[in-house]
Amino acid sequence: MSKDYLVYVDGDFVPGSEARISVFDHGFLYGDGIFEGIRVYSGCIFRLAEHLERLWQSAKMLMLEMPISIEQMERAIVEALNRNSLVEAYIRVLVTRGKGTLGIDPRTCEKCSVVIITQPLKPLLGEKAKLEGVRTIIAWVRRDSVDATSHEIKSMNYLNSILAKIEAINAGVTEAILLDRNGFVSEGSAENLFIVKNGRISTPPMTAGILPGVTRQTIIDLAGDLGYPIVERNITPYELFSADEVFLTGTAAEVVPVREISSRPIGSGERGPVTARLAEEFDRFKRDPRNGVLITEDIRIVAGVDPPEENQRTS
Ligand code: PXG
Repeated sequence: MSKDYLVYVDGDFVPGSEARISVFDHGFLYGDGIFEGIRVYSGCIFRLAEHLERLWQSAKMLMLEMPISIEQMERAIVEALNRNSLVEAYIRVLVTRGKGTLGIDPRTCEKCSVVIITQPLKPLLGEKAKLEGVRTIIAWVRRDSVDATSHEIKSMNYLNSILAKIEAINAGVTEAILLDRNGFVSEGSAENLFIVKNGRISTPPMTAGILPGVTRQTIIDLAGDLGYPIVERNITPYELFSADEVFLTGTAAEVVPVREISSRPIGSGERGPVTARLAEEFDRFKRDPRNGVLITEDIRIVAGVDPPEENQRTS
């Protein structure tokens, strides 16, 4: 049996097996809530500030009143990791609308609930996938548009992605790629997407209903630093099939090559050179303590760095 890690629920730390949220919570009743998936590498919470910024933006869109401040959230996350002695981990932060009545009116919910789950990481698509690539399909279901339950909001409503994932599973492949309502490429069920053609990198824009991925932004920045031309623009399915390389990015997936889309091999069918270079650079970047928040003073000393001012814990 796996270890019963402590989970933070509204200020208390309880064993995961005993952590409880009410069945009257609108997060459960209606998917009325938001979340973040964050990773910890060598005791450093990768891009924590960016994840919390996105969480607060999601809350603003849904008019959820955050019951704790960003600083309190940061301290609770660090404490959860320390209590569970985790230095390589996956963090799931959830904020639900809270307990209310049967009926969608959010005014019946008194107070938002906050849950923080921390666990050792199991790679989302597998370690092998990062080297050999994954087989995918283009799903029949379209990404929700920006004026609907857009994935710009990282909400608890993941049915759009789940329908696509079910389709991928039934087709015997690992992942589904969704198109937007105009037929342009959007993203994977839980990853952003990039294509490479003749050394030029492109990725769908926010208008394609994508989640503004933290890994996506990191890859855009790294590609720029490495001197690759990179643009955010609409991509057609034809461009996807005829790309030299296609890869997916996400917190849990990291950088994963796509070797097949709807039965068509992509490029050579193996991880391409640009994908390999970016994956290598990402692996270096994610372990650099300057790119996150260190969880203990000890680790800060071991790492021999002074993190930038804004990343220091206020304890
Ligand atoms: N698009 C969607 C729709 C996502 O849900 C990403 C892109 C990648 O974003 P980041 O910020 O992680 O680079 C996501 C990621 C997981 C997990 O376990 C991640 C997501 C959803 C469910 C599980 O990593 N979102």
